[in-house]
Amino acid sequence: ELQAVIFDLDGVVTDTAEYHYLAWKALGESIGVPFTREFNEELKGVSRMDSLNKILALGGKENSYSDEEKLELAKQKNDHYVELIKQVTPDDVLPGIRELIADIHAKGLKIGLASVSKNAFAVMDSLQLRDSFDTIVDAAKIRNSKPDPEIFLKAAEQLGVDPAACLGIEDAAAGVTSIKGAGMFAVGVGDSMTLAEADIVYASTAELSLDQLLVQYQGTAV
Ligand code: G16
Ligand code: MG
Repeated sequence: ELQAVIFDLDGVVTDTAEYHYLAWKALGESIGVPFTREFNEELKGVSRMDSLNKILALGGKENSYSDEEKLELAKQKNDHYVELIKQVTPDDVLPGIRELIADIHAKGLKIGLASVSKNAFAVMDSLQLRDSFDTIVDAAKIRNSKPDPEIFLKAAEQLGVDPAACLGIEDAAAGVTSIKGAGMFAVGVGDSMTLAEADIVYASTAELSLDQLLVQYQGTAV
């Protein structure tokens, strides 16, 4: 029996994935490492320093900066991102998400947030969604970024629910890997090729319906 639904933030609850992309793209260009949206898929759900390291590796620059300089580059990206998310308002919750949250509450299920973003609490406040969640994992207390299962396991633990009774929703390949590694049912939102590891993929959040998700989840339960 399903007991909890655990959401990713960026790209599922709201479209801050686009702001992460814009901020990393600007940083990449400033150091001579331009990249495509396709490459950006590899940064989704990945922590700030891991993302920077992937960009440096793409440009063959993994040994070009000291640790201190890398921290400065990461800070530049984050300062830009923090500037961009100042425009987030409650109107920026993605289509279908408020209805889904309301249905989850109505069914008496628990609801959690598993974002590796250190800006997650600020974004949730801007969306005025913080009180709608039973738990939000603090990214500062997570050792391993997605694709490691740690963050989804932590969300289940904070909710006091068995991971097998949880359903996770993600827009990133690394996030889907994290959900599956945690032993949960994985719902992908986005491209079905990119998110092939998910148990089911929807093209957009507007297509998410709790009744349908329950049917899908029960279909795999033994
Ligand atoms: C998010 C984004 C990633 C970002 C990471 C860290 O993860 O998807 O692109 O690099 O958070 O964010 P910050 O630099 O704000 O700490 P999630 O888990 O919400 O998809
Ligand atoms: Mg995401």
